[in-house]
Amino acid sequence: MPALRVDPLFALLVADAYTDRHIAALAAGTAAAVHIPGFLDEPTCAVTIKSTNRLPIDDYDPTRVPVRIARFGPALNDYRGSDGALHERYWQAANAARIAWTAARLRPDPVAIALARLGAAWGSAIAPATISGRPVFGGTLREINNGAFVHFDEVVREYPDGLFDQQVIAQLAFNLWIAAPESGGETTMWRRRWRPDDETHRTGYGYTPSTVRGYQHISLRSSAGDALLFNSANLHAVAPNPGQRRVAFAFFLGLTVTGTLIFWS
Ligand SMILES: O=C(O)CCC(=O)C(=O)O
Repeated sequence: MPALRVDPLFALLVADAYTDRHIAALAAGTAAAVHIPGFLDEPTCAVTIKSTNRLPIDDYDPTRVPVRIARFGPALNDYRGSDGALHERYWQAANAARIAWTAARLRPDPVAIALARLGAAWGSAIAPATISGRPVFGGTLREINNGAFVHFDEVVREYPDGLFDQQVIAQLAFNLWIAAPESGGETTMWRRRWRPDDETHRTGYGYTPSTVRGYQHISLRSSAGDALLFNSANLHAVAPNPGQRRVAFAFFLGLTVTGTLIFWS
């Protein structure tokens, strides 16, 4: 049998802190993911999970996300109108989320901590993406207990006419867990990007498992406090976790043509 050919660069990097090299490698496709165990310490996770009770938790649109994922904060890809443009309702939801976030007074603020550390690693502050000068919301809280379909996230495909004032050339997904299960709930990332013929295997917001069968992949289960950064153009999925909660703050980072990083959800 011929040896299975693998890309040695599609590797999971485990580090103490993010660096500019990690971000560049993920954007270039020369690393699969960067995992930082203990990005937040246990006391911070314990305080934060309690404080999240003060946030209004909602579901995704069930016609788009049929397997329930609870979340706080609007995601841009949930507000694409039938004309392909961002629905005006998004701005009300973004405003309401900002007000609720301020009112919930999360101290420490895990999203602010993550943005500050990633910005320090990159060498410049990370600003929210803007649309006609209006900043979008970034920093959703998601509870994924029943898994997530194989899917990819690429704002430049979701909004091909362009959405942001900034031009994005690579998109990374950042997740920071504040509660995590001891079994199940693995994140899997495949060395495989979307192809047009994948549309024949579409199921809801994602694709059937056959789309990625046989492709090189990495899989890991994160613990509370861990952070994970990966290129969200690679197909990825989440395994269900019976029993315990799996709660994470999440946002996307975009590397722009001017070399700055922006964020959104
Ligand atoms: O929860 C995870 O492990 C990954 C979530 C996800 O699909 C994403 O960040 O795009």
